[in-house]
Amino acid sequence: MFDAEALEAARKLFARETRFMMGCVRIDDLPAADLPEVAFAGRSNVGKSSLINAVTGRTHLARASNEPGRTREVNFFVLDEVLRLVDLPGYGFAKVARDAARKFQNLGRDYLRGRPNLKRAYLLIDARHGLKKVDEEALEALDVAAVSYQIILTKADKLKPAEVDAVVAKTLAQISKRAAAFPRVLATSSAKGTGIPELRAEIVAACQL
Ligand SMILES: Nc1nc2c(ncn2[C@@H]2O[C@H](COP(=O)(O)OP(=O)(O)OP(=O)(O)O)[C@@H](O)[C@H]2O)c(=O)[nH]1
Ligand SMILES: [Mg+2]
Repeated sequence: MFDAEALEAARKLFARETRFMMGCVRIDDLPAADLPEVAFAGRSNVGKSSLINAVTGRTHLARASNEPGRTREVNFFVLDEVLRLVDLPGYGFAKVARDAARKFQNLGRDYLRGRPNLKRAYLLIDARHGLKKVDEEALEALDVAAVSYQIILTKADKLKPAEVDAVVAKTLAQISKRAAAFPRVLATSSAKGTGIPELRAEIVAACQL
C-alpha cells in the first residue's frame, strides 16, 4: 500500500513538533481555513484523542480518558505549521446531560459539513464492535456532505490478528457502495502502535504534503 520511502517521509514529518492551537466551542470561532486539515470523528470513547497522540508521538497532547464525552470542543493541533489535526467530540453518547451532549455533538457535525480545507475525515470504529447503527448515520451525513472520509478501526490490540482481518473485510464490504468513502480500511492500535506509520502516510497522501 505504501512503500518504505513513503512511510519514512511520513515518519519524518510527524517527528516534527505538534502544538495545541485552540479548542472551539462555537462554530463561529473556528480558525481561518488556511492550512490543510484532517479530522478524527467517531463514537465517544472510540479512541480519537488517543489516535492523535499516537500519530504525533505524544502521550498527552490530546486529552484522552475512559470517561465518554471527554472531548467537548473542536480541538486543533498544528503539525510543523503545515497541517492541522482536528480532534472532534464523539457522538452516540447518552450519559452527559442531553442538552450539553447535543450541543457538542452538533458542533462536530457542523465542522464536518462546512470546512473547505478539510482534506479527509477519519471515521473511527472500534474493531471489536464494527459499524453500528449510530455510525451508519455518520456515514450517511458524510456522504450527503460529500466529505472524503476513511474508516479506521481502533483498539486492534483487543482482537486476534485474524479477527481484525475479518472486521476489515466486513467493513470494506459494508462501505463499498458509499460514494465518499475511501476504499481502504486501516486497522490501528494506539496502545501498541499498530497501523500508526500507515496512518501517517495516509494523512500525508490525503493532504498532498
Ligand atoms: N486497548 C486500547 N485502548 C485504547 C486504544 N485507544 C484508546 N484506548 C482507550 O479508550 C479510552 C477512550 O479513548 P479516547 O482517546 O479518550 O477516546 P475519544 O474517542 O477521544 O473519546 P471522547 O473524547 O469521549 O469522544 C481510553 O481509556 C483509552 O486509553 C487502543 O488502541 N487500545
Ligand atoms: Mg476525545
